[in-house]
Amino acid sequence: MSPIKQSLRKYFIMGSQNCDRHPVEILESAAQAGITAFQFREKGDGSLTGNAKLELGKQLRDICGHYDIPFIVNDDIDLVTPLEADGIHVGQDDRSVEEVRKLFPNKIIGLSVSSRSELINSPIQLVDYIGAGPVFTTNTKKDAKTAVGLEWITSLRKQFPDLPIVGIGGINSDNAASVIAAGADGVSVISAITHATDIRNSVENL
Ligand code: 3NM
Repeated sequence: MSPIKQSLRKYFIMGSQNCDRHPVEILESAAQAGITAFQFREKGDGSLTGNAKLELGKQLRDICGHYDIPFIVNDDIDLVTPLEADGIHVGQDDRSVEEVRKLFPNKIIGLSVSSRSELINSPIQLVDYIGAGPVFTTNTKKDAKTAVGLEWITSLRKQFPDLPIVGIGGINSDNAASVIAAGADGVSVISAITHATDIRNSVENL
């Protein structure tokens, strides 16, 4: 299996706005428990900005380095170089993939794709993986689109047999297996880990 596909298996996404404990503590537990990639997504109500964002990013980056886990930043290209990120994840309304690829020819680039029309307008050949969702209903992202269901994963897999695909949105220990069975290489989660009473148990069961 390709290294990217392996990294997508248990892909944890988080920013301080998602945490009711210190993010460092949460990421440390998740890394120990076996997450395979991390995305720093400091975004939305209550998120840090400026230097505080950068400083938290450095702490989280160091944890990923220690555990040899790819560190991806969400959307904010200004963080890629100072945080020595392994990659960047963009949404449909963020910077264009073409622009990001030009700036960072050798970084991992992920793109969110949640519908056929988005797919048609996406330069899939320039990305390393796609995030497909929201698979299930989620309360974590305020402006999340309507849930697309497992069918979206199935249909993407059919069209792109080799493309690294990670499911996102409302995924937890109870439904992760169904996302993989539908054809995803892995699952990305926020609240299944940040709100877990037992992070080890939650990660192990994804
Ligand atoms: N992106 P949870 S859904 C960050 O559909 C994000 O692109 C989504 O949080 C998308 O695992 C989402 O707690 C939130 O449901 C995922």
